[in-house]
Amino acid sequence: MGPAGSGKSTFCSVALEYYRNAKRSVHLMNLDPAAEKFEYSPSIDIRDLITLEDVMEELDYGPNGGLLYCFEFLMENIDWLEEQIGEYTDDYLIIDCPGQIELYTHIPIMRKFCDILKTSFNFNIVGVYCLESQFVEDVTKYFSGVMSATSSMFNLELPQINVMTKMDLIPESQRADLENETSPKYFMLNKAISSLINEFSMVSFIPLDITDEDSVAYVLSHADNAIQFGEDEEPKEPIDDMDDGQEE
Ligand SMILES: Nc1nc2c(ncn2[C@@H]2O[C@H](COP(=O)(O)OP(=O)(O)OP(=O)(O)O)[C@@H](O)[C@H]2O)c(=O)[nH]1
Ligand SMILES: [Mg+2]
Repeated sequence: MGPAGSGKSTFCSVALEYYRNAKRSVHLMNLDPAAEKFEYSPSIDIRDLITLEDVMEELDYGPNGGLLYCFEFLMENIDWLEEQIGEYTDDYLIIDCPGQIELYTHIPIMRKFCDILKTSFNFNIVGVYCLESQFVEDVTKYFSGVMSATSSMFNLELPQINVMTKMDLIPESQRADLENETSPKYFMLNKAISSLINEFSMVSFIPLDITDEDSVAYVLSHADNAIQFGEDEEPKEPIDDMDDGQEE
C-alpha cells in the first residue's frame, strides 16, 4: 500500500520475480478496481469481480465513493475470493493495493479485508507501506508521509514495514533539514513529534533500489520475518550435514 504513484505495482512485480527465481510458490492479486495495466499478469484480479469504471457508470458514483463501493461489494462476495484463493492457502500471496491512502489511514475497509484474510483464510499478513524517495528531498512532504505510514500502522494493526521506494533516483548526498524548511511557528511541534517517533522507534523506512538485487532481498527479508515465513517448516537434518563434514 501507499500513496498514488509511490511504486506499489512496480514493487509487487519485482517481488513476484524475486520469489519466482527463489522457487517459492507465489501469486499476485490485483486489489485495485481502477487499475488499467501493469507489468505483471495477476493470478487474482478484483476487476474480474467488479471494476470502478462500471460502478461509476452504472451507479453514477464519483471515483472515491465508487472505490468504497467496490470494496464493500468484495466483502459481500467473499465467496468469489474464496474460490479464487482456492488452493493458494499455503502459498505466498502478494496483494497490489490502490493508491487512495484513506483506505489505510482511516476508513475501516482495508482492515476488514485483512481480518477476513487472517481469520477465514488463515494468512499471516505483513503490510508494506511504500513512500517514494522524492519525499526525502522535501522534508515537509517526508513528515506527512511518515504520519500517513504511522496512521496506517495504527489503523490496520498489522505488522508493517515501511519502504522508501525509487532510491535509484536519489543521489546519496541529498539530505534535508527539518528546521530550515518549516516555519519557526511549528518548530516545537515538529520537534515533539519527531522525538516521539524516534524514541519509540515507531516508524523507520527501509530503502529500496529495485536495480540492486541485494536491496530487494533485504526488503523482502524484513517481510518474511514479519510473517514468520518458513518457521513452520521442518528443520533440516543437521546429522547428515555433520556426517558429510566429518567424512571430508
Ligand atoms: N526510477 C524508478 N521509477 C519507479 C520505481 N518504481 C516505480 N517507478 C515509476 O513510478 C511510476 C509509478 O509506479 P507504479 O509502480 O505504477 O506506482 P503505484 O504506486 O502502483 O501507482 P498507483 O497504483 O497508480 O497508485 C511509474 O512510472 C514507474 O515506472 C523505481 O523503483 N525507480
Ligand atoms: Mg499500482
